[in-house]
Amino acid sequence: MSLTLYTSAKAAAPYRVRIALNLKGVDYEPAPINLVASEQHKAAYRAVNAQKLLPTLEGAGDPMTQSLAILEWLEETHPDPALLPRDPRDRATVRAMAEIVACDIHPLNNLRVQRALEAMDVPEKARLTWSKRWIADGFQALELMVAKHGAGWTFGDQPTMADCCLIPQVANSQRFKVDLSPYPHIVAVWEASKGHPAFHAAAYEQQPDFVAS
Ligand SMILES: N[C@@H](CCC(=O)N[C@@H](CS)C(=O)NCC(=O)O)C(=O)O
Repeated sequence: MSLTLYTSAKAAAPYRVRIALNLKGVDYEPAPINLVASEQHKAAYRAVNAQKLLPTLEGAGDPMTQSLAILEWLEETHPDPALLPRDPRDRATVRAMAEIVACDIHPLNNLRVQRALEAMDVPEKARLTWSKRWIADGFQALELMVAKHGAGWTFGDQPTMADCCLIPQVANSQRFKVDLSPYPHIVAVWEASKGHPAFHAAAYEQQPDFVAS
Protein backbone atom coordinates (compact mmCIF):
# COMPACT_ATOMS: atom_id res chain seq x y z
CA MET A 1 0.00 0.00 0.00
CA SER A 2 1.53 3.29 -1.09
CA LEU A 3 -0.04 6.29 0.64
CA THR A 4 -0.04 9.94 -0.42
CA LEU A 5 -1.01 12.63 2.06
CA TYR A 6 -2.23 15.94 0.68
CA THR A 7 -0.86 18.31 3.25
CA SER A 8 0.47 21.78 3.94
CA ALA A 9 3.30 22.54 6.37
CA LYS A 10 1.40 24.86 8.72
CA ALA A 11 -2.13 23.49 8.33
CA ALA A 12 -3.34 21.90 11.56
CA ALA A 13 -5.61 19.13 10.23
CA PRO A 14 -3.04 17.39 8.00
CA TYR A 15 -0.45 17.91 10.77
CA ARG A 16 -2.64 15.66 13.00
CA VAL A 17 -2.47 12.92 10.38
CA ARG A 18 1.31 13.34 9.87
CA ILE A 19 1.84 12.74 13.60
CA ALA A 20 -0.39 9.64 13.62
CA LEU A 21 1.26 8.15 10.51
CA ASN A 22 4.69 8.74 12.06
CA LEU A 23 3.65 7.29 15.44
CA LYS A 24 2.42 4.16 13.71
CA GLY A 25 5.44 3.93 11.43
CA VAL A 26 3.31 4.11 8.28
CA ASP A 27 5.20 5.44 5.24
CA TYR A 28 3.59 8.08 3.08
CA GLU A 29 4.47 10.53 0.39
CA PRO A 30 3.58 14.17 1.15
CA ALA A 31 1.78 16.05 -1.63
CA PRO A 32 1.92 19.73 -0.62
CA ILE A 33 -1.03 21.97 -1.46
CA ASN A 34 -0.49 25.72 -1.17
CA LEU A 35 -3.55 26.97 0.74
CA VAL A 36 -2.53 30.63 0.61
CA ALA A 37 -2.40 30.36 -3.19
CA SER A 38 -5.82 28.60 -3.04
CA GLU A 39 -4.55 25.42 -4.72
CA GLN A 40 -7.22 23.55 -2.73
CA HIS A 41 -9.82 25.12 -5.03
CA LYS A 42 -8.32 23.71 -8.24
CA ALA A 43 -10.38 21.09 -10.06
CA ALA A 44 -7.64 18.46 -9.72
CA TYR A 45 -7.75 18.69 -5.93
CA ARG A 46 -11.52 18.94 -5.74
CA ALA A 47 -11.61 15.61 -7.57
CA VAL A 48 -10.01 13.97 -4.50
CA ASN A 49 -11.63 16.13 -1.79
CA ALA A 50 -15.12 17.48 -2.49
CA GLN A 51 -14.80 19.88 0.48
CA LYS A 52 -11.59 21.47 -0.91
CA LEU A 53 -9.94 21.02 2.49
CA LEU A 54 -6.79 19.29 3.73
CA PRO A 55 -5.99 16.55 4.54
CA THR A 56 -6.75 13.84 2.01
CA LEU A 57 -5.10 10.45 2.30
CA GLU A 58 -4.85 8.62 -1.01
CA GLY A 59 -3.85 5.03 -1.69
CA ALA A 60 -6.23 2.93 0.41
CA GLY A 61 -9.40 2.71 -1.65
CA ASP A 62 -11.31 5.93 -2.20
CA PRO A 63 -9.43 9.08 -1.15
CA MET A 64 -9.99 9.50 2.58
CA THR A 65 -10.93 12.87 4.06
CA GLN A 66 -11.53 14.40 7.51
CA SER A 67 -8.57 14.10 9.86
CA LEU A 68 -10.43 12.38 12.72
CA ALA A 69 -11.88 9.79 10.34
CA ILE A 70 -8.36 9.15 9.02
CA LEU A 71 -6.99 8.78 12.57
CA GLU A 72 -9.74 6.26 13.37
CA TRP A 73 -9.02 4.34 10.14
CA LEU A 74 -5.31 4.26 11.01
CA GLU A 75 -6.11 3.00 14.51
CA GLU A 76 -8.24 0.19 13.08
CA THR A 77 -5.82 -0.85 10.35
CA HIS A 78 -2.55 -0.31 12.27
CA PRO A 79 -3.42 -0.98 15.93
CA ASP A 80 0.20 -0.84 17.18
CA PRO A 81 1.06 1.42 18.89
CA ALA A 82 -2.46 2.22 20.06
CA LEU A 83 -3.57 5.85 19.92
CA LEU A 84 -6.61 5.10 22.07
CA PRO A 85 -6.55 3.61 25.58
CA ARG A 86 -7.99 0.13 26.17
CA ASP A 87 -10.81 1.15 28.51
CA PRO A 88 -13.94 2.36 26.63
CA ARG A 89 -14.53 5.16 29.15
CA ASP A 90 -10.94 6.35 28.70
CA ARG A 91 -11.34 6.17 24.92
CA ALA A 92 -14.33 8.49 25.22
CA THR A 93 -12.20 10.97 27.18
CA VAL A 94 -9.41 10.91 24.59
CA ARG A 95 -11.92 11.38 21.78
CA ALA A 96 -13.54 14.24 23.70
CA MET A 97 -10.16 15.99 24.03
CA ALA A 98 -9.44 15.49 20.33
CA GLU A 99 -12.87 16.86 19.45
CA ILE A 100 -12.44 19.99 21.57
CA VAL A 101 -9.62 20.86 19.19
CA ALA A 102 -10.97 19.47 15.94
CA CYS A 103 -14.67 20.37 16.34
CA ASP A 104 -14.77 23.35 18.69
CA ILE A 105 -11.55 25.37 18.25
CA HIS A 106 -10.17 24.79 14.77
CA PRO A 107 -13.32 25.23 12.62
CA LEU A 108 -13.81 28.75 13.97
CA ASN A 109 -10.29 29.85 13.05
CA ASN A 110 -9.77 28.06 9.78
CA LEU A 111 -8.47 29.85 6.67
CA ARG A 112 -11.87 29.88 4.94
CA VAL A 113 -13.45 31.40 8.08
CA GLN A 114 -10.72 34.04 8.24
CA ARG A 115 -11.30 34.79 4.56
CA ALA A 116 -15.08 34.99 5.08
CA LEU A 117 -14.63 37.45 7.96
CA GLU A 118 -12.23 39.49 5.83
CA ALA A 119 -14.76 39.54 2.98
CA MET A 120 -17.30 40.96 5.47
CA ASP A 121 -14.83 43.79 6.22
CA VAL A 122 -14.04 42.56 9.73
CA PRO A 123 -10.77 44.35 10.59
CA GLU A 124 -7.60 42.30 11.15
CA LYS A 125 -7.45 43.19 14.86
CA ALA A 126 -11.01 41.96 15.42
CA ARG A 127 -10.27 38.76 13.49
CA LEU A 128 -7.28 38.13 15.74
CA THR A 129 -9.41 38.74 18.85
CA TRP A 130 -11.97 36.29 17.46
CA SER A 131 -9.37 33.55 16.90
CA LYS A 132 -7.73 34.02 20.28
CA ARG A 133 -11.09 33.91 22.01
CA TRP A 134 -11.96 30.44 20.68
CA ILE A 135 -8.49 29.06 21.27
CA ALA A 136 -8.64 30.28 24.89
CA ASP A 137 -12.11 28.79 25.33
CA GLY A 138 -10.91 25.35 24.24
CA PHE A 139 -7.54 25.52 25.98
CA GLN A 140 -9.14 26.45 29.32
CA ALA A 141 -11.14 23.21 29.21
CA LEU A 142 -8.24 21.15 27.90
CA GLU A 143 -5.88 22.48 30.57
CA LEU A 144 -8.20 21.08 33.28
CA MET A 145 -8.54 17.78 31.44
CA VAL A 146 -4.78 17.37 30.90
CA ALA A 147 -4.19 18.21 34.59
CA LYS A 148 -6.64 15.45 35.51
CA HIS A 149 -5.76 12.75 32.98
CA GLY A 150 -2.26 13.51 31.72
CA ALA A 151 0.92 11.80 32.91
CA GLY A 152 3.47 13.17 30.46
CA TRP A 153 1.04 13.32 27.54
CA THR A 154 -2.47 14.72 27.14
CA PHE A 155 -3.96 11.48 28.43
CA GLY A 156 -1.70 9.10 30.35
CA ASP A 157 1.93 8.38 29.63
CA GLN A 158 1.71 7.56 25.91
CA PRO A 159 0.73 9.71 22.92
CA THR A 160 -2.90 9.37 21.86
CA MET A 161 -5.23 10.89 19.28
CA ALA A 162 -5.66 13.77 21.71
CA ASP A 163 -1.96 14.64 21.30
CA CYS A 164 -2.25 14.29 17.51
CA CYS A 165 -4.86 17.07 17.69
CA LEU A 166 -3.51 19.21 20.53
CA ILE A 167 0.08 19.67 19.31
CA PRO A 168 -0.86 21.18 15.91
CA GLN A 169 -3.32 23.48 17.70
CA VAL A 170 -0.57 24.69 20.06
CA ALA A 171 1.69 25.34 17.06
CA ASN A 172 -1.16 27.23 15.41
CA SER A 173 -1.89 29.24 18.57
CA GLN A 174 1.70 30.48 18.53
CA ARG A 175 1.04 31.96 15.09
CA PHE A 176 -1.92 33.80 16.63
CA LYS A 177 0.42 34.90 19.49
CA VAL A 178 -1.75 33.32 22.18
CA ASP A 179 -0.36 33.67 25.70
CA LEU A 180 0.18 30.06 26.82
CA SER A 181 1.15 30.90 30.42
CA PRO A 182 -2.35 30.06 31.80
CA TYR A 183 -1.95 26.51 30.43
CA PRO A 184 1.12 24.94 32.10
CA HIS A 185 -0.05 21.35 31.58
CA ILE A 186 -0.62 21.95 27.86
CA VAL A 187 2.79 23.62 27.59
CA ALA A 188 4.42 20.63 29.32
CA VAL A 189 2.93 18.28 26.71
CA TRP A 190 4.04 20.62 23.90
CA GLU A 191 7.59 20.62 25.29
CA ALA A 192 7.58 16.81 25.66
CA SER A 193 6.41 16.41 22.07
CA LYS A 194 9.44 18.30 20.75
CA GLY A 195 11.69 15.45 21.92
CA HIS A 196 9.58 12.71 20.31
CA PRO A 197 10.73 11.69 16.80
CA ALA A 198 7.20 11.21 15.41
CA PHE A 199 6.15 14.70 16.51
CA HIS A 200 9.45 16.24 15.46
CA ALA A 201 9.17 14.78 11.94
CA ALA A 202 5.60 16.11 11.65
CA ALA A 203 6.49 19.66 12.72
CA TYR A 204 6.17 22.69 10.41
CA GLU A 205 9.91 23.08 9.85
CA GLN A 206 10.41 19.47 8.71
CA GLN A 207 7.92 19.69 5.84
CA PRO A 208 9.06 19.99 2.19
CA ASP A 209 6.85 23.06 1.64
CA PHE A 210 7.79 24.88 4.86
CA VAL A 211 8.44 28.58 4.41
CA ALA A 212 9.44 30.67 7.43
CA SER A 213 7.26 33.74 7.98
N1 LIG B 1 -12.70 18.95 9.85
C1 LIG B 1 -11.68 18.93 8.83
C2 LIG B 1 -11.06 20.30 8.73
C3 LIG B 1 -10.22 20.41 7.49
C4 LIG B 1 -9.69 21.81 7.32
O1 LIG B 1 -10.36 22.79 7.65
N2 LIG B 1 -8.46 21.90 6.77
C5 LIG B 1 -7.85 23.19 6.55
C6 LIG B 1 -6.37 23.13 6.81
S1 LIG B 1 -6.04 22.89 8.51
C7 LIG B 1 -8.04 23.61 5.11
O2 LIG B 1 -7.88 22.82 4.22
N3 LIG B 1 -8.34 24.88 4.89
C8 LIG B 1 -8.48 25.41 3.57
C9 LIG B 1 -9.47 26.53 3.53
O3 LIG B 1 -9.96 26.94 4.57
O4 LIG B 1 -9.71 26.98 2.42
C10 LIG B 1 -10.62 17.87 9.19
O5 LIG B 1 -10.43 17.62 10.38
O6 LIG B 1 -10.01 17.29 8.29
